[in-house]
Order: sequence, then C-alpha cells, then structure tokens
Amino acid sequence: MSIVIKGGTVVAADRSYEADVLIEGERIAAIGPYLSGDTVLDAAGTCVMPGGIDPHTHLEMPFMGTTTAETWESGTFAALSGGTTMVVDFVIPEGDDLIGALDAWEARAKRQASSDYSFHMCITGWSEATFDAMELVVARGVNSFKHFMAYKGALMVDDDQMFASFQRCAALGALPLVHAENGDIVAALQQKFLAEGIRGPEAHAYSRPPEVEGEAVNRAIMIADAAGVPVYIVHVSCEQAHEAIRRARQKGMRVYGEPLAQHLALDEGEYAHPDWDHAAQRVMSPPFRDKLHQDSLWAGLSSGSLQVVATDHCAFTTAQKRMGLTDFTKIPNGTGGLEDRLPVLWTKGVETGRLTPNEFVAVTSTNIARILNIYPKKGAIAPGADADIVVLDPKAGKTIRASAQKSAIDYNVFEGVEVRGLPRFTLSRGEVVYSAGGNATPRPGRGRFVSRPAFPAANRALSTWKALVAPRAVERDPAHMPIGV
Ligand code: DUC
Ligand code: ZN
Ligand code: ZN
Ligand code: ZN
Repeated sequence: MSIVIKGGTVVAADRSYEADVLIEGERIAAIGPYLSGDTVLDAAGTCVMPGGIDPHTHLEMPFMGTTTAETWESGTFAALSGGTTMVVDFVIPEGDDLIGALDAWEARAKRQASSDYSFHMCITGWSEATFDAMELVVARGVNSFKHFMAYKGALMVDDDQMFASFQRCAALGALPLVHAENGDIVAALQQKFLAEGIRGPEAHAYSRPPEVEGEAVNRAIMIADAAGVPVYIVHVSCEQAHEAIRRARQKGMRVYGEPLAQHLALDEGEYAHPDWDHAAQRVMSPPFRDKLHQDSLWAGLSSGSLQVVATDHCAFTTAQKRMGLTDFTKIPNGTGGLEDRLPVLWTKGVETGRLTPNEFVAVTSTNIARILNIYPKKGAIAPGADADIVVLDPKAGKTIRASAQKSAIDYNVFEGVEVRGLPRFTLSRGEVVYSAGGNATPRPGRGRFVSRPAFPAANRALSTWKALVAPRAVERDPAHMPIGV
C-alpha cells in the first residue's frame, strides 16, 4: 500500500519546490515529479510540510492540587487535527522516583496516544538516587531534563541543585531545559498583592514581571556555562529573556529559546478582562506580555535567536480555574494551544510577513527535531524519514471556537480568532490520521514512543575555556608558604 501526495509545494526549512511525495509503509520513499501510488491525496494549492512537533505539553499532569484535563487521547487527537504529529510531554516525578514516573507516563501514553510522543524528565530536587536515575532515564531514550526556577516550595530547584543536575546532563550527553522565573521574587510579589487586596487574575501578571524572567534566564545560562552544557529555555515570553539568549548565542554558547504561540498572539490585556473566568482561563506562567515583548519574540524567530514555537499545552477546565476564585495564587497555571499552534502561527506569522513559509517549518518542526536529536527521522520531508506530514492549505480558514475543538476543555484562549492555514490532511507514519473532509479518525494506542539518543558531542564542544585551562593545584615551594599555621 503506497500513498502519493500529488500536486503540492514541498515546503522544507531550507527551501520550497514543486514535487509529489511517495510514501511506502511508514516512511517517505521518493520525492519528485510524476510519482504514482495506490492512493492519491490531492495537494493542489497546498504546502506539504513536515508534521508539527510540539515539544512542550502537559497531558494528564498532576499540578497545583489538580490534574490537567487534557488526556493523552484527547490531546494527541487535538494535535493531529491541527497538523502536529508528535508531542514531547513533561514527566514530573514524586520525590526522586524518576523511573516510576516515567513508567506511569509511558503507560498512559501507550494506551491512548494517537500521535507519536516522547518525554522530558523533570528534576525537582537533588539526591544520589536522582543522580543515578538520570542515567537510566537517558538509557530509556529521554535525553532532556527540565528544571523549574519557579514554583517555590513545590517544584523549584535552587542554584546548587540546578548546577549539580546540569553537570550530570553534561556527563550524560543530555540537554537541560529551564523554566526561568525567579521563584523567590514571584513568591514575594504574590504575598504583596494578596496583602494589598489585589486578589484577581490580573495580580498573576503583576507578580511575574519581565524582570523576574530576565534575571532567571541570565542565571540559568551562566550556570549552564559553568557546567559546560547547552541549555534550552522554555516559554520565552519577553525581551529581557530574549536579550539574554541573544547575547549568549553571540558569545558562542549553545542556548536555545522557545516562545509559545499564545505569547505571540495574545497580550496582557487579557488579564484586565471584566469577566473573571475569561481572565483566569488565560493564567499561565509566564503571563502574556505587551506588544513590545511580542515584537521582540517575532524578531527572534525571524533572525534565528529564538528557534522553536511550542504551546506549553497545560489545559484546565473553567471549574478547575475557579479553585483560585478568591486567591489568584491558587488558579492552576496553564493554557491550551496544541490544536491551534500551526494555524495561529501561519496567520499571525506567515500571512503578516513576519515569517517565511520555510521559517514556519523551521520553528514548528525541523529546529526542534535537530535540537532533540531525532532529525531527520522527524522534522524532514526526505526519503527514509518517517512520513509525518501536514498538507497545509493556506487558503482554508475558520474562526476558532471551543465548541468545535477536539481538546477536552470547555473554552479556548484563541476563541473568535480568525485563522487560515488549516491542514487538509495530516499523516502520521504514513497513515492518514486527519482529513479536512472528515473521513479519518485516529486510533488511540497507535502512537509510538520516539527514543532520543544522547548527544555528547555538543556538550564536549561547548566550553572551550575548560579544555584550554585544565584546573590543577599550584605546587608551591615551602619557602613561599606562611609559617606557623
Ligand atoms: N506554566 C504553566 O502555565 N503551566 C504549566 C507549568 C508552567 O510552567
Ligand atoms: Zn514552565
Ligand atoms: Zn469572556
Ligand atoms: Zn510547561
């Protein structure tokens, strides 16, 4: 059984060209003119792109006294409907049982996922058991570890713990990820606003200003450099954070930055909405920012100082959000976006001229595949690559409505936004799992774990000053030692 995607424009991260794409089994077999196959998918007028990879999701994750409402089944179905063929989800261990948590995440994903998936492991403390378990985690095909610099008293790690973990990452050839917000300052500002009686969702944004993020990004980058390891900053939301990343990259450090579709498209005005539910539904960390910060993020994506657009899909229902009705610090942090990332970015990025179609592919798929060491199996339209493909119709449009979404929650932060650039077909490993015509339904359990090998070479090449100046003790003549101590 072969499939040919016929008459479209192949849009890759580096170029665009007219060609048919032939798929045999789960892989791309050939790309070129006049190909034929058993099944023909009409791609006239469309862009044939590598399926989206969302490297930042939280499906069925226990967090802030509740659990995200998006299941692996609804979440991966939503992803495929929006042209995303792979998600990378965060495993949060209880204490230092990293392997137990990985087993639990894997069991849920294996049973329900209809798209392919992978994991990042969270490091929420430091112990010998954690040190040992990290090697087992890497051996299981998970080559990235996330650190929270915020959520004091819960997930937050201190600098010494982060340094220890980063050094371990360097030794294992793994990539550290960081949620960069200064958790001490956030906690202090939260108390200040509560004491002043500012208790609504607007105070969530007041308590997490850009300086809090900028400080933490700078600190994380310096700790990474001291540990001799690259670092990936998740949900970069402001110029202060972007500036730190830009500067580090210019100095030759491997620092990566990931803005979210939500921060690019929505601003801080959402928290001033008269409707409490509306504002609370948009509470996430970091919060949405103003237009100057948005412009900075767009500039980073087009110039290459920011590389990836994710969603941090962390979806709670309105009922769950109301846990914080009288205290904004109890509103579960998180927004959805998995299903809408591609059309929102196409509309706000490509249609406005801020991104080329090739840059769109780079930031939604190819760059993260390279960063996570799964390229070109994922993130490429090339012979031998997995046939994870989105056939995106630039002219097809809709108004985003929660009532029509695959996501399991009861609202959508992009409600009412007009988008274009919808998938005509989504293929996952050669199977048509979504079609705009409505005759494809993904099967739960068909998704597969994508193993990501370690990448020690990048780590070894990072801090050249370490290789040049090997630390050693200075041998001193006893004649030059102080006497009598
Ligand atoms: N931010 C959120 O908004 N939700 C999940 C975790 C995070 O860092
Ligand atoms: Zn985070
Ligand atoms: Zn509203
Ligand atoms: Zn997150």
